Amino acid sequence: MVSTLDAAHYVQAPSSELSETMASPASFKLLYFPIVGLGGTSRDILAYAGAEFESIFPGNWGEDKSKTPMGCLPVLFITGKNGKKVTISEATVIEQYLAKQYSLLGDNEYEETLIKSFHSTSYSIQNLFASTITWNQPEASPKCLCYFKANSLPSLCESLERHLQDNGNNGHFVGKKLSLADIRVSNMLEHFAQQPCADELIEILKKFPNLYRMRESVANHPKLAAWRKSEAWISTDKASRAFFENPFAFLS
Ligand SMILES: N[C@@H](CCC(=O)N[C@@H](CS)C(=O)NCC(=O)O)C(=O)O
Repeated sequence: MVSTLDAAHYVQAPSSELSETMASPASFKLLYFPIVGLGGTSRDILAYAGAEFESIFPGNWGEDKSKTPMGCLPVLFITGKNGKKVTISEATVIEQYLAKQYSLLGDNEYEETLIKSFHSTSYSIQNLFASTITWNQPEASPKCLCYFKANSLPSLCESLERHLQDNGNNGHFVGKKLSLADIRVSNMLEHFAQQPCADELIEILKKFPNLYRMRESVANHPKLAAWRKSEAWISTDKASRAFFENPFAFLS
């Protein structure tokens, strides 16, 4: 469904009511481009939770951009059981809100902090990839990719591999259950698998079996496995691969 946007301003109402909306949501609409990208983790969490949600897409982004809170996507529209509506933006904020809502932030303050660290580092490296490879000048991008493959990616994978080992190599970063850390890092891996240079990146990732196992444990979670077999996920996965073949072609 295409969105009809009017979210340049955050909702202004007594914040206690809006907080109640967020604490007791009835349904969600996630506005993002029709690719996986920075919408993937939030869609995964909503699917995992069995929440009532709809993925919506911008109609004419040139016109819609100024009608979002920060001039970019994703944006999450929340309708509360109290009938009020809240709009929130920024991928990490949306993901952490949804993770809290659906008990994906561990069992205590310490686990939550570790989960947020894995969340943060996966977001950073995806940003690094986007800024130095996806959106770089064609003459600079290959050199950046060489550096990324030789340094940034193996270095992060070594750290992640070690933490998975420390946690008992049970397919999860923290404790014995699925968390935002697992979902976010596996989205990072899916993101790399959607790139034109996926084979080269996957060759590096294969050297890290714990990471590979963690990705499998997310993909095989019954709710997530069903979601990833859905037409909604398959179409965004396919569109992501087409998008990253030539991202500049999509700029108008
Ligand atoms: N700070 C934002 C950045 C999000 C972002 O860069 N979104 C991109 C898509 S992945 C976007 O909206 N691009 C269109 C534009 O900037 O006009 C966040 O973390 O959510």
